[in-house]
Amino acid sequence: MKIERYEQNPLITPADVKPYHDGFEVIGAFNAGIAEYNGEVLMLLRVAERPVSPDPNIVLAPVYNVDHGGLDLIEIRKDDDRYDLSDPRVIVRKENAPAFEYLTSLSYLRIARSRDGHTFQVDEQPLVYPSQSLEIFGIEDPRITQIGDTYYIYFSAVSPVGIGESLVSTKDFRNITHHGMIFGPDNKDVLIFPEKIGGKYYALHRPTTKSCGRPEIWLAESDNLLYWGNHKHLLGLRPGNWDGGRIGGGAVPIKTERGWLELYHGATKDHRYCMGAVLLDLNDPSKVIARSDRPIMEPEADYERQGFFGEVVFSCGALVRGDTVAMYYGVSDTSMACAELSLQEILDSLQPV
Ligand code: MAN
Repeated sequence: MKIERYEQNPLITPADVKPYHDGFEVIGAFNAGIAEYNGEVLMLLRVAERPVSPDPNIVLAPVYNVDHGGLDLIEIRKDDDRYDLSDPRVIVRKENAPAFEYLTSLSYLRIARSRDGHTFQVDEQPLVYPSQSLEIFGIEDPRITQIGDTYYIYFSAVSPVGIGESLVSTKDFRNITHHGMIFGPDNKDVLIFPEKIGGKYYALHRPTTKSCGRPEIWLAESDNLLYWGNHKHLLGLRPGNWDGGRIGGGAVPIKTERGWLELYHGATKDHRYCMGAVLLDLNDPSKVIARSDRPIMEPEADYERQGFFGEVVFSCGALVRGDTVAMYYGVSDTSMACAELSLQEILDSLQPV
């Protein structure tokens, strides 16, 4: 498959983003939702900021405080053997493993704007910042679906009671309305289809089941985008394969003559993230027509292989013009990049299921 990575890649790195919090460093500007608004391409970045610890023996965990509207910093000593600090993203209390106790950074959503889709300027202020008790560990990995003149932005809301998917909407990328949590914990990777199908809205979602089952892609319906039901299991893991560890929706589904094309991420058990594709029936998206045997994109460039958490390509949004799919994607949980693929080539590469 022909993949044209942009020459400017990575398009945005942490060095391009000024910390919003005093005494913090930006460690990630990645996994951005994508929209077109007012003649501009917007990347709604997940910006991750980490408090700089004055003492090398202490890790600081940032937690949003709903009462005073600021951040509390929790101190964990690195030699405290109740904790496992081996994954740079999380602080795990061994007795509760693999559940984490804190995250090492706080994420929020901030816009980067571009006229040409290649060079971006980052806004000074966040667009969406934690504001509720379900968001006190941060908000992450937004996707944006435009329906009429409204942009629906949904994201993972992380807190000590779990990770769910919350929804805000905006018409102007200035004023936002918060609609609360639409998929309860644990759930990630929600993708709302851009139009009704047979009179219903549809969404993909990815529950992480505990008692049995695996992190796989589900489909749900709604009349109003707020209340979702008639859940169906849609797409499973392929053990031992590139998508054998976990899968989740990526870009907002693309309407084609052959069906709804969904670009999804698949990871191995050791967290190597690739992008693949699946084709769903135009009139009944619970029917899977075809799927990638092999990834349409895997981590190959240096910036995709190395970073805060390497070997990751993770798309939350794409723009389609004619046959060209400009797939924006986060790399190594650190930066943003973009690559162009041919829509026809992606469709032709899929294997009937
Ligand atoms: C995982 C990773 C992190 C993320 C947490 C909480 O550990 O995806 O980047 O912060 O989950 O969502």
